[in-house]
Amino acid sequence: MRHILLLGGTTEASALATALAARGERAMLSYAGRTEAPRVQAIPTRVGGFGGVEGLAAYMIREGVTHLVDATHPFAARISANAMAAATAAGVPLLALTRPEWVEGPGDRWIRVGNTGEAVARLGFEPTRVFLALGRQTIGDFASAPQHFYLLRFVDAAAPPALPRHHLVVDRGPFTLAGELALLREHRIQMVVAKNAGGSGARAKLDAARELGLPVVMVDRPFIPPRPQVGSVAAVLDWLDHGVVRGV
Ligand code: 3Y8
Ligand code: NAP
Repeated sequence: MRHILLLGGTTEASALATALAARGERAMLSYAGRTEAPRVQAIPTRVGGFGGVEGLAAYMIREGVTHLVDATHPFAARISANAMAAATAAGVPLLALTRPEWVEGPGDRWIRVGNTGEAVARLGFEPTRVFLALGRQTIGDFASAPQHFYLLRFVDAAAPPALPRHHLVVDRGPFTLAGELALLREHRIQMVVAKNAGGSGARAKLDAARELGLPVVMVDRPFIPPRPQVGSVAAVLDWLDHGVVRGV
């Protein structure tokens, strides 16, 4: 019987987990443990790092994993690199389940940057009111620009960040257009900073920014080396059943 290891942490990973459970597949969804109460899944889950490439390869051999699906977030570049190396080392076939980047559309006012460090520079010097929709891990980059007001949104309550003027919202997605419009208006936001995550779970803030005519500093995805990848749960199931990769 095959045994699928699913590296999770995205809406797509959760949808795949539900589909695998419905088929009675033997599968395990893996979380890093970044949040206090990760979503309950339809398949068993494990929480915590593996201990690098070697740890992940050893885990797959020990557990008899037959298929590795990387459905992690496009900014989770390290686990994706580790997954490729560990799959090769352990002789386990790998497939990535990804989602297309968001693209700028009519009415959008995007300022594309390569990383959060560049994003800080694009905020300008004049104090402005910024929705920093990047989560918690990269907030430190903005300590060098304390003159701005930052609206922050974390999944879990955390110690106040070293940003003198901020308001912290504790909420997890997926988010709605109505909710994002209300949030931007309530805090008189003048600019949004976002990662090009893609998918539906976090895109409402972009639609709200467009509707309000706000500029969006959009952080491009980190480079992830080429690997077999698909863009839907159905294509992952095809791969499991027929070894076919119907690319993105
Ligand atoms: C721990 C698992 C599901 C998956 C839901 C998706 C949608 C909601 C939108 C904003 C942007 C952000 C953040 C975000 C979204 C989905 C998806 C997505 C962005 C959970 C989850 C885990 C994490 C980790 C967390 C990061 C943070 C990033 C918040 C669960 C809820 C900003 C990314 O406090 C921390 O350390 C948080 C860390 C990595 C980025 C950061 O740098 O802070 N996600 N998010 C996963 C693990 O432990 O392995 O708790 O249920 C998953 C989801 N977050 O099944 O419904 O598919 O993308 N997650 C970004 O895109 O910019 C919020 O606020 O507008
Ligand atoms: P990362 O920087 O790519 O990975 C750093 C280390 O965290 C990895 O080397 C691994 O530790 C561990 N790790 C990461 N994802 C894991 C997983 N699913 N299962 C087990 N260990 C994992 O990771 P990240 O960007 O912090 O993302 C962590 C998690 O949050 C992932 O599940 C990702 O899908 C989710 N997420 C991230 C973002 C984001 O913006 N980065 C957004 C939404 C969701 P070891 O080396 O010890 O194995």
